[in-house]
Amino acid sequence: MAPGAETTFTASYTVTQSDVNNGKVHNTATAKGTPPTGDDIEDDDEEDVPFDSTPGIELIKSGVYEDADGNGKVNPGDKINYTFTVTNKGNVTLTNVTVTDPKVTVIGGPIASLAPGAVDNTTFTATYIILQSDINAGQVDNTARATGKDPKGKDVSDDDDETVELGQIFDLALRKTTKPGQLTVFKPGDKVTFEITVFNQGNIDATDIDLVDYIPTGLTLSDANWTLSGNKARWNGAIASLTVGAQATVEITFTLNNDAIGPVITNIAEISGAKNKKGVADIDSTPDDNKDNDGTAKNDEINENGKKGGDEDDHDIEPINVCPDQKCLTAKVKVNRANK
Ligand SMILES: [Ca+2]
Ligand SMILES: [Ca+2]
Ligand SMILES: [Ca+2]
Ligand SMILES: [Ca+2]
Repeated sequence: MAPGAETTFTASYTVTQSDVNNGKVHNTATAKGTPPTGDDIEDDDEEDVPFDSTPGIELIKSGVYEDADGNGKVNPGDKINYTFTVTNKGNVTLTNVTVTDPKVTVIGGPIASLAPGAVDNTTFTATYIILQSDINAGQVDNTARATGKDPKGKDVSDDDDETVELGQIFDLALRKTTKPGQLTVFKPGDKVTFEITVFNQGNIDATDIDLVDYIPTGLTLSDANWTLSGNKARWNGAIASLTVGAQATVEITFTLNNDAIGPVITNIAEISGAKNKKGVADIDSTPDDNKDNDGTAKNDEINENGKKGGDEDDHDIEPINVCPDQKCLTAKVKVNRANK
């Protein structure tokens, strides 16, 4: 090589992940030559090739509702099972990757090392137990955070929120019975008292429950807590609030008319109106003041679905035995006199 001459050598090096993690490739080259006389001569040169370090992490949280008690509806004690998918979106390895969530205890991890592009959807899981307040809200919403450390020891994190909708079921039912401790057979002039019990069978609270009673021929309303409206009686009050699983009972009293004809008189009551915060319709019945749209009435049944052709559960019949003829009346009178 002549004095002043110049030549170029080339070399290539395949970058490793560890180089990227280090942020650079550093190496030293040595040029060496043999002069006409004397020892070999040489020269070194160092070179740093830097890389952009772009740490990145992505979290995707997903929740799936589980009907833990298998009763077909959302209730307290049912679960949401969460999975957490963590992806290294950057170009450097992340270490000590964790997932935290303020609402649940996250099981699993930390992941010791997560390479660029690597996806982990099995390490972290969590289970949330549903509360009544969640069902009232109609959803469970919360945010989890994945955090890892980049090669410089700096935290890299990503948040993801997840909303799991909870099915709200509004379901009231009504059962009408004859109040215990009364006659087994009634006659004109007797009073008869019925009990109307309303059940909250849904998973959200009910408010403003109104009741109507359809007065049959032979009975006259004798109850100041109810107001006569044609051949119906409307309860003066309203059940202000009926919580999930609760029941409330209201009484109504009639007097048997002189024209009360036996052997049986059947009286019907129905829920004429009800509300809930979400404005959800009753799942299997329709509150109103029409006794002719409630399916085939079955005494005391509160579990059929009126919207699928069954007996609507928000109304109920109650028959009472009434003296069918003069013979019965006479017998009754004799019994009463004998007792005196
Ligand atoms: Ca359930
Ligand atoms: Ca119902
Ligand atoms: Ca009706
Ligand atoms: Ca009944």
